[in-house]
Amino acid sequence: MNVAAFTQLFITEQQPGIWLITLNRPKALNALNRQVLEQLHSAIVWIENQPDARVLLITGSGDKAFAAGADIAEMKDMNAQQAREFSQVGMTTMHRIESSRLPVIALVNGFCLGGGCELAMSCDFILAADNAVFGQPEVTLGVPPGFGGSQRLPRRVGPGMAAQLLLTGEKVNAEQALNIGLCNQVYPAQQLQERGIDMAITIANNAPQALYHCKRLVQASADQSIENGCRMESDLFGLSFATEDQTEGMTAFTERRKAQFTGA
Ligand code: DAK
Repeated sequence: MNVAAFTQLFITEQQPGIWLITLNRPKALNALNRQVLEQLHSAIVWIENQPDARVLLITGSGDKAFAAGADIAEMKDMNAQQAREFSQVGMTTMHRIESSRLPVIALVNGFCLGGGCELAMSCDFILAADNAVFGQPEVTLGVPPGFGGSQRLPRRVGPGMAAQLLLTGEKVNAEQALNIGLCNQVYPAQQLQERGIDMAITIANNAPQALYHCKRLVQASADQSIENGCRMESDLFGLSFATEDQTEGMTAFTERRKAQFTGA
């Protein structure tokens, strides 16, 4: 697929290896319709296929929204079968982000509601602008979340706070989101992208395979015993000693120079 084929997204390489996907439906507050979800999926695969790709950032176009949810206009008249299929399209895209070989950071610039919040939570972590507004207001529309929010929100903020947000449908601002651990940092809106790129550069300087192991280990920690998680850590730690980057990282330390990682 050619980059030009992505009509609902912008894809740009901001710095060597640092890719940004910008959802591009600003008039609909970047609401997630089927086409956006499918293009997002393809865009992630496309970026992963760029051999030098190191970190992926996702944000929304315009200054009002990251994404104000799944597209209500598109969903309104669906029957149960169509709704289930639509949910599966969203679930597949969210899972594809979560399982990406790349670290993925959500840059939340404004409304981040419903499917938008589910998208942000499928990223490794969330950086927010000070105008960000988070929430899972699906119950106010007569439905539960459909793109994994009921499962990812408790893992982020704990079951009690997740239940409060899911059952009330109430929104929280950036500061509150920071306090409950939904986002990691809050920046002035004008600085969000720059600060996100800075953090992406810091990450990109580290060894790609070690990053991927960390990502998998953190995700696995939510679903298994500490014994199994630690066993997995031991295995991946051992595996990393078969990489050139481990030799380079430790040699560079002893030679008092900066390591040059290649991913090998
Ligand atoms: N879908 C479609 N269009 C949306 C939208 C959305 N989620 N959110 C906003 N828009 C559109 C508005 O319709 C409006 O379009 P025009 O009328 O100009 O054509 C434009 O974006 C600007 O919105 P507003 O005029 O409303 O802007 P305001 O600043 O006044 O308000 C707002 C901003 C974010 C507070 C408001 O737009 C709002 O409340 N939006 C809806 C937020 C929301 O409820 N989000 C959750 C959506 S539900 C499932 C699958 C998926 C899901 C659930 C189940 N299954 C298959 C089981 C997921 C559900 C959701 O995500």
